Amino acid sequence: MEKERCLLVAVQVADQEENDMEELGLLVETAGGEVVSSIIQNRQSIDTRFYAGRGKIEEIANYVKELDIDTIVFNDELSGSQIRNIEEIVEAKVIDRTNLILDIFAKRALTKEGQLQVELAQLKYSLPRLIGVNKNLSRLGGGIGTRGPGEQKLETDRRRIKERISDIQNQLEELEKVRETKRKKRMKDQVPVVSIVGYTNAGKSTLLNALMDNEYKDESESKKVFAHDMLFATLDTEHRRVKLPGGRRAVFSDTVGFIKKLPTQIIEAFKGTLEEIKYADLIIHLIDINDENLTAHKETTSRLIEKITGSDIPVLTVYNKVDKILNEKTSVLNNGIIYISAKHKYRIDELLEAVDRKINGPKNFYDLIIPNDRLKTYYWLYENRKTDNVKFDGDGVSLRALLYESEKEEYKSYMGESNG
Ligand SMILES: Nc1nc2c(ncn2[C@@H]2O[C@H](COP(=O)(O)OP(=O)(O)OP(=O)(O)O)[C@@H](O)[C@H]2O)c(=O)[nH]1
Ligand SMILES: [Mg+2]
Repeated sequence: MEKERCLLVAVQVADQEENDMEELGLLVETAGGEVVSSIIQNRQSIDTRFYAGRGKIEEIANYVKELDIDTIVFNDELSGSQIRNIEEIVEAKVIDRTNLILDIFAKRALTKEGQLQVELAQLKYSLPRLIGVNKNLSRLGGGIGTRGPGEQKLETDRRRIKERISDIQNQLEELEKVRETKRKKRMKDQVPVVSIVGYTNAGKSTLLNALMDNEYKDESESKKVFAHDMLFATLDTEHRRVKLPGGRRAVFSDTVGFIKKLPTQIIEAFKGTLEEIKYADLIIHLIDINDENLTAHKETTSRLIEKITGSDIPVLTVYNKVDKILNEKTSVLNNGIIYISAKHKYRIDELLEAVDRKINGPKNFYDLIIPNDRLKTYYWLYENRKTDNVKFDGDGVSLRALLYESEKEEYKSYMGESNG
């Protein structure tokens, strides 16, 4: 099938964040379109009727003919009347940023819950835009025969959409209960949750997979999640259990990526998925160190984390894809910040060590002597903590064990004088 030929259009308002046309282009490509050209229009403010101003839209109408454009993609959310006004002038389909992101989400949603969430967002996007169709109808025909039926149909459409919205909301509530049950189970098991959060394409899923390789070695394939060089590869939340260096476990979760101007319809519809991070004990904010817009993307992510969690949860900032810059900037790597390469599994152990420390506090080696009637304790330590210097003699076993300081008390009776 031929790709849709797309023209990208943005309005740059002086005191607002710079439009990232490259990112918009990536979104278009992810949605299956081809970027033919892109236009940025500087303005004092957004034009309420034509977004970019009537003159500019007329100019664009000429480009559309010249370049044989199928679709114009605007880098903001447009109102129904803006879309209608623009479509009156240009001979091309008009799509806005929200529409585009919703389209990608619709393609990428794999689970029942993901699909319902996307549909909900799409319906909420379309509901206020139905008015446009109606006015359009009366503009075309007007008078007898068009107006009445048009409005009636619009009413039925609206009613149907509202019914479907509440139907979906009910289904999502049910799924939310399932999610809550799982969450409660994790809390009961007292396994802390570490949420990997970041801008789309930062490498979150790749990191989760790297952790699986660490944990399961040969049988890790079955535990892998989908990671790919595309925006919004992941739309669902996945949880995986991982052993931390000190022996305690944590559940790592990977979730939907963030992006600038993430449509509010998406934030609302994906509330359940996004709010999972509210229950995390620690958030890993993963950043692509090669990202040309690192600062802006970092801010976008931080803002969304704060919006969702209320900034109660500790955040560990981690820079990924360090393999790409390793040669030039190696000296940067010793300043206490965590740099990893999820793809090349570089410094994953350091990351896990930092996570362990954040969640469980410091650890120390202790010399223990465990009598024969408590060998169960030894076996437990052997399985669950780092142990060495193990020596059995007639009375029991002596060993060195790496314990969390917080659990030191439990082993006090096995410690000699030498342990601090
Ligand atoms: N060079 C390099 N590439 C990486 C690294 N980590 C991830 N990538 C690549 O970056 C791309 C995106 O990785 P994902 O793991 O899918 O990113 P994500 O953050 O899960 O993205 P979304 O799910 O789309 O939000 C893939 O092509 C990965 O192979 C890394 O450490 N080094
Ligand atoms: Mg992902």
